[in-house]
Amino acid sequence: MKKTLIKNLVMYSAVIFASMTALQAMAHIGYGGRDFGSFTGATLESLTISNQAVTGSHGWIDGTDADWGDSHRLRAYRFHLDNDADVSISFGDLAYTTSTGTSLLGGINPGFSLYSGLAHLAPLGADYDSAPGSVALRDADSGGAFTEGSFRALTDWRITNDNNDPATVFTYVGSAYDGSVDYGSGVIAGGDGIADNFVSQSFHLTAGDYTIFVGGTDYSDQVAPWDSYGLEGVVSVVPEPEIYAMLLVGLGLVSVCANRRQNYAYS
Ligand SMILES: [Ca+2]
Ligand SMILES: [Ca+2]
Ligand SMILES: [Ca+2]
Repeated sequence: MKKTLIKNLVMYSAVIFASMTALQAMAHIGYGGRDFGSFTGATLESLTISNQAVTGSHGWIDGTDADWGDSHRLRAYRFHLDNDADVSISFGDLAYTTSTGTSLLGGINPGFSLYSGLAHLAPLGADYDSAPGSVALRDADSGGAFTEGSFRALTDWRITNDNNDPATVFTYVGSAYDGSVDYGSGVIAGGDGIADNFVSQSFHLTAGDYTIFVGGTDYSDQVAPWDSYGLEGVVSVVPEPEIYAMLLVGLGLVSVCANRRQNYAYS
């Protein structure tokens, strides 16, 4: 009952569209145009980011296997929570043409993983998989076994930059993906079972900074050249029940006061 109410409130809550941001060239881990911003966690809040794209349709699923994946095949998004809250994260496909005339395909089956923590931010150098420090971290964490990159879709991972600054640690919170995938080692956990180019998952989160890595789930798409696929992402935040109850009580008091003023005006 309560969950249905909250879901409906999220559905009916206002959606603010993020400003359109020019597509960036393939780069190391950064959040340009992909910052959902700061949520108070005290009111219903929702933000949509469109006009983003990922190269290739295999980035997320390639990070679920034994040799990990290349973070360049995913896109990183960030958000901040001022208070604990329930957070709903959704990604869908989006076909469009960029301002420079590049055609982005729809049709990707998106998968995403949520981590607490942020990559190194400017003025520090950007994190990337083949930085010597990142390779050393991978060798340490894999016990010397071969890895394709640093990205791990289903657990914590570490990476750094050319200055070898203390490692960025992405602490795994959870993940979800569109459809159901089995590339030979059993069905990968977290699929929504319906391959309709859309995936959504809710998480109860504590205050802090979060990174979402988003990529495709087509395990057969690992040989270049790759197409570019448009993405649309939504983060919706629902206050904790006690905070929301306080908010409703507050609104009720405002309403009572307004009614009293109105009654006095008519008496
Ligand atoms: Ca691979
Ligand atoms: Ca892999
Ligand atoms: Ca789906």
